[in-house]
Amino acid sequence: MTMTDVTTPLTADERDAILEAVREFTEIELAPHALERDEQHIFPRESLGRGGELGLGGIYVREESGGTGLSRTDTVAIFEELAQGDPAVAAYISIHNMVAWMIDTYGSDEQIARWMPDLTAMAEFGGYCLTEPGAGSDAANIATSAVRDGDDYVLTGVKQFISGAGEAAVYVVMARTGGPSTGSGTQGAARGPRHEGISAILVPGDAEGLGFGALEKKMGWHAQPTRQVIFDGVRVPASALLGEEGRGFAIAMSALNGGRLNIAACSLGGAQWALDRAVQYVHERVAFGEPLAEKQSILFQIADMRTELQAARLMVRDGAAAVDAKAPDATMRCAMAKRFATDAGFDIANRALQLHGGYGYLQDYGIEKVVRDLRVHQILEGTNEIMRLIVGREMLRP
Ligand code: FAD
Ligand code: 2MC
Repeated sequence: MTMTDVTTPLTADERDAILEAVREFTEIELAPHALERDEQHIFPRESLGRGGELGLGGIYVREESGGTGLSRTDTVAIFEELAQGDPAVAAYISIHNMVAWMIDTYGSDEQIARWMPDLTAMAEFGGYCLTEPGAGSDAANIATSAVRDGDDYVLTGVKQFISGAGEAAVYVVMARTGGPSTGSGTQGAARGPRHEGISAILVPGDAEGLGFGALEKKMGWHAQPTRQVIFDGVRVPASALLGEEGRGFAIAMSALNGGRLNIAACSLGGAQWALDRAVQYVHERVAFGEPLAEKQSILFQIADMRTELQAARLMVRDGAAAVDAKAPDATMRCAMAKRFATDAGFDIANRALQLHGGYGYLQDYGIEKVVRDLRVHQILEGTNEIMRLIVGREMLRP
């Protein structure tokens, strides 16, 4: 590793200026519309486009590819800000960034020239297709195939739970170009060559044979669509291969390190917003002759929420610093941060709801939406059980 491999975080002044611009974007484009987008399931293409003008389409994509070229340390601070306005939209921006980063990092000059201008501008969107009906946590078990036929690959299979499906212009699809798709993975003993047969392939959203399932009806994340992506003999040229054949699993996993941090940062933002509402509410709400804030048990709760949020924030910063420094234990530190911050974020938002009493359960207050949105962060981008698996395996490695 040379020093030029390391992206240097911004100075405090530069960072303050960027975060101020992101805060303004959040206050204008996200927060005022969050409840309506949630209720009516609106994917905000226009607001996202304005985010693209601000540089949010390729936050940690290199500047020479049209990105903003920021460090992961600065990136997580940005996602925390965005999520204060709407965790569901912020989380989609994270997935979009993950796709943009993959194309920038592993793509050919031709792929970069074709996709990056529209992706970084968020004039077009990206989708990340790893999960399948039969392969979620055990991601190396995917069965979607990409069979070489002359100068093309032909893709067949189904991807499950794909964020942005139907809206995206390009999907990074992890598909099997070789190797078996059966057998158990993880925990050391039974790890085989399954992942070596997986490749990453770029599939345009308008490819012939590409289809989408119905919109999933979800508990939260209503402002972004989730659908199956169905490949029925989708033919793409061999030049659509991203990186080397057989390296798709490692490519997918390397992108998830950053994705997990960003999702964790979205949990921080949602939790901070809910905590701020709770602090305000306990001052206003009178019970038994005094504001709730006067009761020591309430004061202790607020103190614990703030303390746990700060601990989670430090964990996320640590994971980001590890990725910035290309530290050998970066994957483990990202997994620890994702597990800790998404659990803490959900718990803090849920406690903020409780402090609002019955009003917390009403849509108008916005707290129940944040609780619903943050719940899924404990499940996706690797469940929190899989985060424990990653950490435990690393700790017990012989
Ligand atoms: P399973 O893997 O079947 O897990 C079921 C339960 O078993 C979980 O509690 C899990 O933690 C536990 N478990 C599994 N293995 C172990 C083990 N070894 N030890 C202990 N416990 C274990 N995927 C994409 O590729 N792209 C997307 O854009 C995307 N977006 C999503 C959006 C939403 C709203 C949702 C809900 C999911 C999305 N996903 C996406 C999929 C997501 O990553 C998976 O749901 C997740 O990885 C878990 O897989 P699964 O649902 O198949 O659960
Ligand atoms: N970064 C870089 N490389 C990684 C990596 C990481 N984080 N994790 C694994 N790899 C490499 C690893 O080094 C190995 O490469 P090589 O062949 O060069 O040695 C290869 O990938 C295989 O790794 P494992 O042997 O650890 O694979 P295994 O099958 O045992 O399981 C596990 C790995 C469980 C960690 C993985 O399957 C996993 O992360 N599962 C969760 C799936 C997931 O996170 N899905 C999220 C979908 S996206 C989403 O939800 C969205 C909302 C977008």
